[in-house]
Amino acid sequence: MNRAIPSAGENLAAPAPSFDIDRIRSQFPILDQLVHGFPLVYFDNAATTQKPLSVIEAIDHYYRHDNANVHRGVHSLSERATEAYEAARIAVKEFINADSTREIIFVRGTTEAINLVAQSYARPKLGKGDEILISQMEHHSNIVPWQLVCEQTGASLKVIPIDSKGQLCLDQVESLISARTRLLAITHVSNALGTINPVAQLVELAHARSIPVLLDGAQATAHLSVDVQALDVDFYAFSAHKMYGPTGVGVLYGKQQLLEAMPPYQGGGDMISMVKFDKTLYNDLPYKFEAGTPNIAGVIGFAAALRHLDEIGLDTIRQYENKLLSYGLTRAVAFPGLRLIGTAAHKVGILSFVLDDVHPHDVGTILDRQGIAVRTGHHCSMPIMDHFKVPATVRASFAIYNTVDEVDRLFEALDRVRKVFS
Ligand code: C6P
Repeated sequence: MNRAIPSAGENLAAPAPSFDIDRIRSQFPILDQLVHGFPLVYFDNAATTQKPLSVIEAIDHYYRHDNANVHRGVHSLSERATEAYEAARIAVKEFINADSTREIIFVRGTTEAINLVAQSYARPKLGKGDEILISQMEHHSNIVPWQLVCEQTGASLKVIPIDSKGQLCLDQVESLISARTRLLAITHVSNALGTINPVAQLVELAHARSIPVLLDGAQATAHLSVDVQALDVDFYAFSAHKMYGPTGVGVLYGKQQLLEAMPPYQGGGDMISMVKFDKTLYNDLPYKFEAGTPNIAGVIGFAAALRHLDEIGLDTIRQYENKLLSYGLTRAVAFPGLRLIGTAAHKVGILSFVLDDVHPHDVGTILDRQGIAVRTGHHCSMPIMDHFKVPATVRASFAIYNTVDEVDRLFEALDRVRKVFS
């Protein structure tokens, strides 16, 4: 077993003085509770993050004062709801530095965003012999939509392998690209390993061969600052609930000229400009892709989450989470019988591991009895488990409200697991 301490890959200087962990924790009321008699340690942030008061209050305020449908009424409530909904779109545009709000499509989450691109962008373009290039570290949400579209069109999937650290085998990318590669769809950050992929380099490589790129940003946007124009990425998908926002809301960013050329994904209200039985004209972007009443409260809550992230600042968040990761890695490599799964040079705050002779589900259950929430299982990334020849891992994933003391609690609790099973 390799016992070298993996580096978090970046400068781990102390966080900015403005980072007041007690103040941050006080904004997350859910953290203040006992689970099985122990103070809750919430380390399941890659599955979904907790929500700060500002997000809870924004949703509460909307339902108490402004609840109405958007883009449909001339009455004051509908105008207020529409204004708040569209202000959220501007906030998202600024958060990822998109060129225009037309490029920001509100969807249910990353999963729906990728399915939208698979069905609306890829399906009409693909034929027998065409290829979609993905990687071995994808979440099922960035595998299955492509398998579906391959079945529908006769295209096939090609897969970039990963190495023993859980990093992409970059030297194989070029040989996997062919004249029939129609899209590169790849994760920005791996949910099961924490690996940060060199996405700028991948976009450049693909674009040099005129191949568009979709990035799955589900695990990136709460930890890294993302600039879609600087990346020059064609599509970028992410979910609000992993960024301290509500569930059921996400974003598909797409370059305007690509979105303009795509047919609607779903038909219904708001995505049309004129409907007759013999012909329907579609609405302009972004509404062409937002059929039906959207998750208005969720979108408004999402805007509050973005303000929260902005107030702390992604650079500060990155520094702080790196500190937790670095400390966690140090404890992990010193822990007897623990094998880290995913030791990439560049990682976000995710510790994925297995313990000798103890099934991850048993580890998760014993941790829960000590008030510690982690995820155990295949993390919707079964090909990664196959690669590392494990059925499942224990995953502790960090967020801005976690502390070094909580990391200590995790390893104390793991000690107990070891004793129970020894
Ligand atoms: N990963 C995890 O515990 P949705 O469910 O649509 O918001 O996000 C899907 C998704 C897509 N890509 C990546 C890289 C992800 O991590 C996820 C969600 C959660 O790891 C739930 S399975």
